[in-house]
Amino acid sequence: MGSTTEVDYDAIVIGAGFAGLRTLYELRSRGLSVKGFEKGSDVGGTWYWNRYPGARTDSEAWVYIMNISKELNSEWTWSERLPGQAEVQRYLHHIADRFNLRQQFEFNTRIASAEYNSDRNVWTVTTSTGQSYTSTFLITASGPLSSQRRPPFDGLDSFQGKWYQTSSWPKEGVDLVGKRVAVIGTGATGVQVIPIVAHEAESLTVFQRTPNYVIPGRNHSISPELLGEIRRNYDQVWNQARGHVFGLAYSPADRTVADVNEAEHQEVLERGWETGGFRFVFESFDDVLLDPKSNEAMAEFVRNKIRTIVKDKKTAELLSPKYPFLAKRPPLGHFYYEAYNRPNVKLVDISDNPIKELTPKGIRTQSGDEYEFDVIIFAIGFDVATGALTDMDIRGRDHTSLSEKWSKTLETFLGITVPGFPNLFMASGPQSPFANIPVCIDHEVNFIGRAISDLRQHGHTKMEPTEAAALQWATHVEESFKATLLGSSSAKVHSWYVGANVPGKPQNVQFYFGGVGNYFAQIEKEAAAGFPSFEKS
Ligand code: NA7
Repeated sequence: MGSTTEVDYDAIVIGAGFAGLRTLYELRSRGLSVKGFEKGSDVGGTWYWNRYPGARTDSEAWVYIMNISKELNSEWTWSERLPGQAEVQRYLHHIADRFNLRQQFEFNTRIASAEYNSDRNVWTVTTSTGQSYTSTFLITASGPLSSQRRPPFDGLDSFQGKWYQTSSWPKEGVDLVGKRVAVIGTGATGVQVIPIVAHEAESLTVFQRTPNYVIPGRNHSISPELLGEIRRNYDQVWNQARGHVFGLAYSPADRTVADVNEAEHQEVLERGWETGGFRFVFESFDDVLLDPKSNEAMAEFVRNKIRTIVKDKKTAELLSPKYPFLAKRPPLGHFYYEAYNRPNVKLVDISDNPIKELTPKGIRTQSGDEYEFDVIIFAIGFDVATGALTDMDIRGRDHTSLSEKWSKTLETFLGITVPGFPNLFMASGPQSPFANIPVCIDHEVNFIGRAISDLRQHGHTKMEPTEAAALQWATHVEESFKATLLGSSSAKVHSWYVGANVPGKPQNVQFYFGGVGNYFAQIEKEAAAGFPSFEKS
């Protein structure tokens, strides 16, 4: 079995986060020799790097899992509804140790390039220190939200205080007590870090370019009774998440705005707001992404909450988004709006007065106003979906790189494979579902495993999706996005759904918004039919 050319490994996996660990487990259990490479010094991926204060999941613990063993599900004890970074890291460490995955990874090793050799049907992967390894299959598990954007401001090196990025937060040594701190960015990350920093710093100034609709997380500890119930019903919970449009174990609301009167409408939204988390979005009304009236009603409900919570009227207005609800990914907050009632917290609106540069003392905006700080925290987001892949020089059959291939149009088949790149598989790649990621990873990696097994069983050594299949998928991804209210609004608000947060990035829909259930049905159909959209030899 395996390829005819001699290789170091059957498969090389890049990344040791959820996807990398899951992939290594999958391929090893299918009898492949596998080697993993990871830039960080340990497993964890997102949870290794994003250790900023306040980092936690926005998905409930019971669907933020690696569903590979019933014993694992029943022995692991989550302590919180929305577990913090340290707890998720403990979980991933536990998995790495329990399933002996750690020793197959080379840590502190960044992959700089990967090149496919057509004559030999071999991938050669080269590290940043120049060491090369070969394999028949290459699986990237480099993460959709892992390529951090370097602060794009002139004068960064002149700033005499300390600056940090949330996505590469130091393991220790950050002291904010008594400091004048700035946070730039109010996405899901900024929203988590801001209330914590507000408690520690002498003063906190938040620079906001676009406000977000922040939903209360309503985190709580998991009681033994709740844990017992989840453990008893794990299959049901998992199946519910598999069938939910965003991979969460929620039931459909089974109602639209048209089904209720005004009083009932407010009552439903109030109930959702008290329950918190994404349940507010998905268990209130089913038409929020489809009907502008339903969407605006939810948006206005949140704006009213902001007006009620935030005492200063001007600040409340600045915090209130005017664009459609969900046009940007709504963050979950943990006393986020309440933080603006503290006397040491100030909001600076930079929507019409952008940051011009950093100065030795702090931040200067275009209008010439200068703000002085001891510490600046950048929570400015990621080059999503494609970023981690195009950061590496990955070259396929005709030496074209992924970055060149995607310079105009983003094209994958099912978000997992790319024409022109034989035996390359992406776990959680571009154009895969926008959803609770671990649920998606589980099924995508299973698909990858089945594809490789099928190939080998038929005596073939390489597979590559057809251009026609990829084009059809890209069209379907675009159409699914445009069928929602997101299609008309996301680009206007710098949304990373379409890559609009990175200046110069070609604007394409970065994720599949057609729903997790639909997605799984399509990958299942492809696998069950023997992978007919691939050329194999
Ligand atoms: P996001 O959601 O991309 O948020 C980044 C924030 O930084 C957002 O508020 C941006 O404003 C702001 N930003 C970016 N560039 C600038 C500049 N140049 N000046 C001022 N402000 C800027 O990233 P997150 O890390 O918060 O969240 C990413 C996902 O990771 C999250 O949803 C989870 O799934 C995990 P903008 O909105 O673009 O105007």
